[in-house]
Amino acid sequence: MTTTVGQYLSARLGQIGLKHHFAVAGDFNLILLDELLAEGSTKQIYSCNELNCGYSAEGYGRANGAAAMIVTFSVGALSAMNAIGSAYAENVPVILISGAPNTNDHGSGHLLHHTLGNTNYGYQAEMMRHITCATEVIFSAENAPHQIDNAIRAALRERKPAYIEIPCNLANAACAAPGPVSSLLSEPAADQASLEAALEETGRFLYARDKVVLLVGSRMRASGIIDLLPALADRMGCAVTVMAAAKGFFPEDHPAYRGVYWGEVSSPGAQDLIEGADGVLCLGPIFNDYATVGWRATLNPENTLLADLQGITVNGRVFEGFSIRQYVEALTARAPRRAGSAETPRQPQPTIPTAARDARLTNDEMARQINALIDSNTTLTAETGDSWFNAVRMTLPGGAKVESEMQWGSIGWSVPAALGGALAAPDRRHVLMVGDGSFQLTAQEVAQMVRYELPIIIFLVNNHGYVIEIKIHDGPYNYIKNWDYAGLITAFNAKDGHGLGLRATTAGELAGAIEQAKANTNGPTLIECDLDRSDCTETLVKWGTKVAAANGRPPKVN
Ligand code: DPX
Repeated sequence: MTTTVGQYLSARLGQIGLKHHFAVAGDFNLILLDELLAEGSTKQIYSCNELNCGYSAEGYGRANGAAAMIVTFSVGALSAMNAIGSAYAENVPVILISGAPNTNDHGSGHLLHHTLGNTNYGYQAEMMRHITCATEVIFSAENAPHQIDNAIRAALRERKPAYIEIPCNLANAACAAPGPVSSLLSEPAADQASLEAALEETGRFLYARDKVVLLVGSRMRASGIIDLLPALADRMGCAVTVMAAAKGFFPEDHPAYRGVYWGEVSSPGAQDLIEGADGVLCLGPIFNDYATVGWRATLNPENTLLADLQGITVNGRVFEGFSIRQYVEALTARAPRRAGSAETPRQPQPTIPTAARDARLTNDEMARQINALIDSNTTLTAETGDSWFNAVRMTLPGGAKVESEMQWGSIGWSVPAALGGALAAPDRRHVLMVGDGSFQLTAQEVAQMVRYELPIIIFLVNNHGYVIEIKIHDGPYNYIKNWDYAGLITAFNAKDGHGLGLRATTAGELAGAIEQAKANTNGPTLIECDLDRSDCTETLVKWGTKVAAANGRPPKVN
């Protein structure tokens, strides 16, 4: 039994559960794209450029567990690197496949187009090594199946992007056909001795404490076990908080939920709860400068149990050789009840009063109306900027999901990422909040939402500039050219699209626009929300001041 290298890859992508792959065509990948179409396990989705292609794959991978994208050599792949950096930082297994020069041109001295203008064509793989967990450069059809499998297996196990380079004359070359996929999907068995020791040490940690709180972090998306967390909380009987980047990772209508822990900008009561706890069980946290509000919200390591994707640290000891799934499943079966923290009731979130219909639209009223739109079947994608703070302060029904990119924080990510998420989860409602500055980086991907008839509701927050930057450190560079954002949709529709572009300057106009958006099921609706530049969430200002102070620390003098 034989197939071709391209069709082998295509079959594997289908076998690991993908229904789509993202692509931008170029002469080094055209035959590969033909092979993927011919094999047909996954649908080919086209992006306007490779950066958007990568962000779409990253968004798809968040919703679907993994994603794939095909680009051409150098001009395509180098543009995709920012998005692959995002997938690395955010722990999303995106498989990046690049077409490459003909095998006969490597080492031949031939000078090729789309290259740096010298005759060494290994530089792209060298660059990719730094931002992927596996880099496979294929030079023979015979080895291709093993190399493709290695890259896919590594990406799925490590929850990181992987890179496969396929020369243009090998995409349709014959190779062995794929066997069963189980070896790519199976999780390695746990090191039972290490897992047992970890559970014993966890027991010692927990028995010595009463006020234990669970703190859920954003790496839990990659763990694939967010759904198991309520059972762990029920078993332990303790209170649960989430980090800002993990908003929505624990059902907010669960009795144990106590809000978002984000240092001084936490939900009411959450900071006292975490900082007053005698034990914090941190599940998949990322404690970066943003999460710690400029290194101010740092937890006492003696009171902290750190469970990450591949092991735990507790009582000054590290235990590895098992996944966080294996650990959490075992802990849920035998953790002691530690209900002390649950005695502290959840404090109510501040409510936003409803504005009069003819009142000038404010950030608060916009957030209130978007919050009301979110049901248990909604995914809210929140772009870097004030949209983070608006998403974090919302009250979510159980089942609602939030996607944000707080580790990588590359503006423009959210538009293609929301497109990817909508393709991966077509039965959910997809809502996007994106600032005007961020939107200008990747706006053209709305045209693909029109093309694929994706009914994404986009709230374009037009606060006339880089407001988060204005609050952190102001200067002329934070002021951008205004666009007719709602008007763009007419251009993207051309003659055949069903996108809708609307503009809201009052509370009533926004309410009316949301009703129109709900009824527009054959394409995206972009609602441009016109706000004053000075209008933003209070927490943004408080947080921004502290983060700016951390950025502005003078160099240490030795
Ligand atoms: C920058 C950021 O309009 O949102 O809510 O008004 O801040 P807000 P906007 O989308 O502006 C975003 C802007 C310029 N960050 O305030 S957060 C620096 C930056 C980045 N990523 C990339 N380039 C620059 N985060 C790719």
